[in-house]
Amino acid sequence: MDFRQQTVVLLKPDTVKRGLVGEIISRFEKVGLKIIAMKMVWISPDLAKKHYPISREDWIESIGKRALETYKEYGRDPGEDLDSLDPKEIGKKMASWLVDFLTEGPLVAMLLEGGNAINTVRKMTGHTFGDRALPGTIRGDFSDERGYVGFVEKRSARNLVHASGNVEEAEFEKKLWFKENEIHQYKRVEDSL
Ligand code: IDP
Ligand code: MG
Repeated sequence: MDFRQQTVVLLKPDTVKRGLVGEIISRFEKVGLKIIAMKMVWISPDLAKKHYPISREDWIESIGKRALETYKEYGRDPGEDLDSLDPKEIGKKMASWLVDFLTEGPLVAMLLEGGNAINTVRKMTGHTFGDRALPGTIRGDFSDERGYVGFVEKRSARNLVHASGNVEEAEFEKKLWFKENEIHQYKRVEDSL
């Protein structure tokens, strides 16, 4: 079913530093997504910690588990790069790297609206790691970063964009990032057809 949705997109600090802001926004505009809010902000660690629910132990453990799976997929021994193989310990480290990443420079936060917007944006964004993301996706076209490289260099995977993963995430992130008076309703040309 096709229904209108709103979704939060962050052009992370690596996008800004690489001069890809215009290129990426342009892709969303051309596909028909309506920009209903947009701002450049250099956020505090506090906001970054709210964006990624790092106080939730189940979430910490799940990203740690996923990291171990990533190592399996790449056929690389996690013991080479990680001090501990406990998913919770790994997750804690990843969480602190995520906060460092989101606060290392200004980012651009957008609220996009359109039919099935959440899925459309996830499709356009591609797999978490650049080398696994298909050509034609943002991460696939502008990054070839491998999933474990972040662990070698003690940082998050630099993957250019964040996009809300589902309706609940989108609702939560919309409230976290935007005040009501920063969100604009207007007609794009195709709205009046
Ligand atoms: P997503 O951004 O594709 O939705 P999530 O699982 O929500 O991926 O992870 C949030 C962010 O954490 C990713 O965008 C990436 O920056 C970082 N990240 C996730 N998994 C790994 C990993 O295994 N290694 C390094 N960084 C990771
Ligand atoms: Mg996610």
